[in-house]
Amino acid sequence: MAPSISAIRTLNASFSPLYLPCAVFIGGTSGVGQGIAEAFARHTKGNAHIIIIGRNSSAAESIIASFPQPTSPSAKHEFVSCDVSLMKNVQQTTQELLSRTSKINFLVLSPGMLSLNGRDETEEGIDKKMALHYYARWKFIHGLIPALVKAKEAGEDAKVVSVLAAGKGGKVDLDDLGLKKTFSLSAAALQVTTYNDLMMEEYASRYPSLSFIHAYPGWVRTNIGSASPSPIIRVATKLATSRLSPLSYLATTQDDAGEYLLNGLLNTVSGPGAWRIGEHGDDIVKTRYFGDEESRKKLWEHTVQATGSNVE
Ligand SMILES: *[C@@H]1O[C@H](CO)[C@@H](O)[C@H](O)[C@H]1NC(C)=O
Ligand SMILES: CC(=O)N[C@H]1CO[C@H](CO)[C@@H](O)[C@@H]1O
Repeated sequence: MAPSISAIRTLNASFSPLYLPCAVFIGGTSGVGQGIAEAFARHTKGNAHIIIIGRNSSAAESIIASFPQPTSPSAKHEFVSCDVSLMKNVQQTTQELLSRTSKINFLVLSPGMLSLNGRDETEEGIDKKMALHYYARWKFIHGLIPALVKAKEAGEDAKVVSVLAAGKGGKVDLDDLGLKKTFSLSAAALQVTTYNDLMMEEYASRYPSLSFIHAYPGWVRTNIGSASPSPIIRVATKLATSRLSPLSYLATTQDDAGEYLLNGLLNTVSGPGAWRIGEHGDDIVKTRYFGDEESRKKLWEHTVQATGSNVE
């Protein structure tokens, strides 16, 4: 049975690090990313360096304005604008982040979109949804590793979480990584989910002192549907999330999802390595796991090339 949300909130409140934590939320201007950022701000009482990355500056401003006022003079809450669907923007924003902070304790990646369209390539030749759900996340981690290592070396937390769909994936097609030939919405959803597992495992093997987590947020009532480019999804979202809809009672609120995932990040993830956590922040170990060593290596090589990254 899932722990009650009040038990989770109490557990969360026990988080009081001896240092001023730095947390970066990529895609933190809406949805679950926003939920986790707000929970983090509440539980640190605003005494943290919080950086939100996204496209919507007015959303970011109002989220930041709602954070508790910190008492620590070194606390800071800021927004950096970035359209993360392009790898060149990710590259630039990574440099920007490294100039604003030398260490990162928590890196939370949740950029996303809902779409019913087919393959929709960016000018860089990557499907836009796959860019948000996988490639940009990989590239942010890659660029921000030095700041995570620095936090760990100081004896502090250093954890990365990608919020997508741990435990809901499928088998990867090694002959078509990036789905240039065989794209379909379901193939993209299933395979990109497994890409996230493989990404976290490979990073964990390369940086064994850090924690890399793939999380499933559950079915959350957020505005991701109403912000979708697809009119069908916008209408369906309106119907499903209307307070009159019987379905709306099934969905977790963005706030509760944020609390559960923050709890998973702070409490379930008790050490370094690759982790998978479920909608109540619980350890789901290898439930519905489709990875293997060969896929992990091949995906890594494909991604280095597709994101235009340099790896020694
Ligand atoms: C930006 O966020 C605000 C506040 O959440 C919202 O009303 C607005 O629709 C968003 N704009 C875009 C372009 O998504
Ligand atoms: C910092 C914070 O949000 N603490 C809350 C943790 O949960 C307990 C129980 O719900 C609340 O009373 C605290 O305010």
